[in-house]
Amino acid sequence: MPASTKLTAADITRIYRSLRLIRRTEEEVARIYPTDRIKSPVHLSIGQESVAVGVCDALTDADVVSGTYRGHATYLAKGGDLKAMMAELYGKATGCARGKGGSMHLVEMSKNVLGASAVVGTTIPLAVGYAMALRREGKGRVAASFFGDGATEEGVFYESLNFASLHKLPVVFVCENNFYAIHTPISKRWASEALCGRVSNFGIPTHRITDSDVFTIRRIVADSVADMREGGGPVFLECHTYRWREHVGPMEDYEAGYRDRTDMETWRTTDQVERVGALVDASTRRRVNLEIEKEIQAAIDFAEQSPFPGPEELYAHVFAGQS
Ligand SMILES: Cc1ncc(C[n+]2csc(CCOP(=O)(O)OP(=O)(O)O)c2C)c(N)n1
Ligand SMILES: [Mg+2]
Repeated sequence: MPASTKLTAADITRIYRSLRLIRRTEEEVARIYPTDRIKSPVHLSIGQESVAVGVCDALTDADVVSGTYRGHATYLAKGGDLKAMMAELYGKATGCARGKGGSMHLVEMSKNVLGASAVVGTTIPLAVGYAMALRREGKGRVAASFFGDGATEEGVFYESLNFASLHKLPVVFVCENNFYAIHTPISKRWASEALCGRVSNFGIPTHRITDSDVFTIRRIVADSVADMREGGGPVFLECHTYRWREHVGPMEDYEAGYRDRTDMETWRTTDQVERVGALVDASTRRRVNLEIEKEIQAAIDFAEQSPFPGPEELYAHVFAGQS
């Protein structure tokens, strides 16, 4: 995927396909979840897809991404295999982490998707370390680090910003600001909402995207990584977005009392899956939608038919170098 700023119809179709694949995959995950065939907790990013898609579409296959436990979108937007993801959710041996990690620990090194973690903030320094290795490698590759607004409260976030700026490392920091850490809103957590101001104190250029527009996100990342590939340092994006479902699990939670359905309804009016879909001509859109449904069904069948890992797997992959 070349990171050109002038988009063709094929580019827009590719971006729509990615957005729609993530949306429909997670809707199917939510549908299957109550049957207990999916063996791990799921943190859905329905409503938040445009951040992962906008960023990843501006990267090449050789660039690296580091996501979180809310990581289906990052994994799929970077080209992770859907069958291996679905099998991982089912805890099957054919999963991308051989059924040992589940939804929160997706990994696909052939697509440069680093392993994710359930511990908030921990993958930020890993991405920075990777960016350091990439700079030393000298091939112009970059790393993108995705994390939530809650993760910016961890000390390691600031240590990572400082280190990346000091050493001018090629890392795109991407804060998916959905305004909540579980059920706690930013107003009860942050003394000041000037997140970009805090980050720019480290000498890092910042961008605040308040409407989730996939093309804006893509353009900013494309411009930033072009500079990084020539030796430029980090950039920070604060992407406002909204989680439509509950923090963890398949349901909505607007009756829980910590937020209001009207907020989601406002975000729904700028839903990027629909908006970008409307830019694709109707027959192409129908074809893409059909292909996606087939792809998802094939992934579900694959997951259901795959075996669980055998007991010998318990001791495999415990230490580096084990197969
Ligand atoms: C170090 C650590 N502290 C607390 C938790 C419990 N926890 C899990 S998710 C979460 C909220 C994180 O919110 P945010 O970073 O905004 O991401 P979001 O879930 O909104 O995508 C918390 C506090 C954890 N997993 N790790
Ligand atoms: Mg959040």
